[in-house]
Amino acid sequence: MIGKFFRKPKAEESDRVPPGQYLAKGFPVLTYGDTPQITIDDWELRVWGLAKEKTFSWSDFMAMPQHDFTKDFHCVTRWTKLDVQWTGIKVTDLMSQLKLDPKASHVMAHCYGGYTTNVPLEEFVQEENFFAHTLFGELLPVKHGGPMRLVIPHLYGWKSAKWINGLEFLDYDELGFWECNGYHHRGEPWAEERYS
Ligand SMILES: Nc1nc2c(c(=O)[nH]1)N[C@H]1C(S)=C(S)[C@@H](COP(=O)(O)O)O[C@H]1N2
Ligand SMILES: [Mo]
Repeated sequence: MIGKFFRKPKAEESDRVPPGQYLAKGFPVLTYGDTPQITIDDWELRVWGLAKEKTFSWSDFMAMPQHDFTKDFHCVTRWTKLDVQWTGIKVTDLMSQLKLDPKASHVMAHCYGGYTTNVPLEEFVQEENFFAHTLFGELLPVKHGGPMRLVIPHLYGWKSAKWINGLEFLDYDELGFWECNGYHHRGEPWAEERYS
């Protein structure tokens, strides 16, 4: 694992690398299946289920407050990338525009291409979660989920849905794509919640 693509953490970094993880030198791409090609004009995000149905366009997202985020990224296949720099919109700012049914307890993120991932509502609405459209100062590359992806920094990367286009609010925990295929339902890297 160590060599061209991975390195051991320096002493001052070691408390940022969860157990069983190596540091990636670049920013690997992890995609199951084909990469959807979606333009900014075509991109939209639909909200449905236990929330009043609403569709957001690219310009709706640009009208919301924009923030920079520097976050570590952990993939369950054992690579970690420190200090990824993103720009985007806080999940909490989107949530403030929704009318949620009080029974809603879980969210299923849906993506162009059919990928899904499930998150409990309380994990989803954390202040540090965001929708990203910019990576290291450049428009988010398509392979990394452009034009828009979700980033949930405190959970393994498979929860950070690329090419996101929907949020379905539910009153039960339905499993997403990888969760149906053996990944942990929650996925917290410091607890090594890898597989179930
Ligand atoms: N739509 C979609 N989102 C996805 C995936 C995917 O295959 N499809 N892979 C997930 C996994 S397993 C990881 S680790 C991260 C990887 O993000 P990156 O390719 O930008 O590094 O995206 C996540 N989001
Ligand atoms: Mo991953």
